[in-house]
Amino acid sequence: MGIEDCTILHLDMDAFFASVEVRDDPSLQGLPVVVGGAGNHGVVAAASYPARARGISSAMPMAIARRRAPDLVIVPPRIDVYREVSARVMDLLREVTPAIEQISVDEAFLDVAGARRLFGPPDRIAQRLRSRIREELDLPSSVGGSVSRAVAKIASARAKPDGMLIVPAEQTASFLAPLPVGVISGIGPKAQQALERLGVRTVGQLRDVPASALRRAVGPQAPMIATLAAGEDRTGLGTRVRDRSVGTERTYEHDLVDPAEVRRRLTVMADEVSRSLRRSDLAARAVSVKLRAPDGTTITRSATMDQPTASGERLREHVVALWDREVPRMPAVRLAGVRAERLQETSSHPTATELTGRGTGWGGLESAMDRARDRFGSESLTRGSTLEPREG
Ligand code: DCP
Ligand code: MG
Repeated sequence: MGIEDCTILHLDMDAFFASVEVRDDPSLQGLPVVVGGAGNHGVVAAASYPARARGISSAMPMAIARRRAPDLVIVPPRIDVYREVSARVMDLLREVTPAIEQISVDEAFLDVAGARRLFGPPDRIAQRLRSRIREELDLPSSVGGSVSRAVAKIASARAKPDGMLIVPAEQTASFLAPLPVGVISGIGPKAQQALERLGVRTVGQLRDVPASALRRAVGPQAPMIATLAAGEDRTGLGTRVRDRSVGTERTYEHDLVDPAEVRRRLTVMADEVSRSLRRSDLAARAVSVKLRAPDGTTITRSATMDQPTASGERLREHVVALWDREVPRMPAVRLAGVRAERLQETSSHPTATELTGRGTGWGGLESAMDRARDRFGSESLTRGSTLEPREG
């Protein structure tokens, strides 16, 4: 027991979009910088830490952000640049171990158990990752480490900005005890209110809630949450994949009012998600679409697929079907997201070729396109009608 066993690391870039902008224009260093649309209906996508110190956070209307910081610097987003930086971050992580699971544009889990012989204990590996990202990309990142993925993620959030926090197994319960229950990813605003009514605000207090009451407050996740609160969760990478998901979401600088535009953005996100799945050797049995209106109304709809898949083609089909048939129309869309759910590992499944694509051809083709995109950038290849599926 000790730091040696904390092989699950969670790395998350700090104020990702904003940090890239500050890097590329050093005169912005130390200023309240946000990335987002400057117009009347603009929204904050990312806020630098100096901006956060003024009470500015992501998804906040730009008008409010301006009021909080009259000297606010608003930078329009450069999504292609962030995507490129994201790919380079993930490449740096893969230099340490292939056991990585990217869960959004700027964060990933790693299991460094196998990398210890080469690179030393997990805390040294975490520092190495952070300094590589600093040296190669000139960007700040934070890393959390633990014996469990849930605790590693909570730790990286506590380490921010530009920090590292490794929580040994025997210290997990005391580390979690004073934190608000909301740090646990299975506890959303509704469950938080229900727990509040029981007088429960911290993870430590959660431990004293009887199982039946906990179940009423937080639903079927109760046993998992109780184990976590007790500091006994050991869920790492590659286990219980079905409980996990891989997704991406975007807050738009201008509300999207054209349904065709929303549809197009959803298909692009479906492609991004399918690519993350393939990179982590995962396939999804379900996919969901999330949309938020300017007034905060949020709608989520999901579809189950007959076969697990990591194919962009398949995910796009289902996402478009959800948008066309299931999602009630909202006059304007401020945030859109796509998430792959009910995951399983392709490598551990007997019909891996079926899982990675449509039939055998698409899997190979899409993986080849991934590799080409990694080397030449996302614009280098688009699927043309002349490009036929072939044996991969
Ligand atoms: N993002 C977005 N809309 C959201 C959430 C995120 O456009 N609703 C974008 C902007 C963020 C990036 O994704 O920079 C990464 O999201 P994070 O949640 O990791 O937030 P940050 O990296 O900005 O900050 P932190 O330092 O808290 O990780
Ligand atoms: Mg981040």
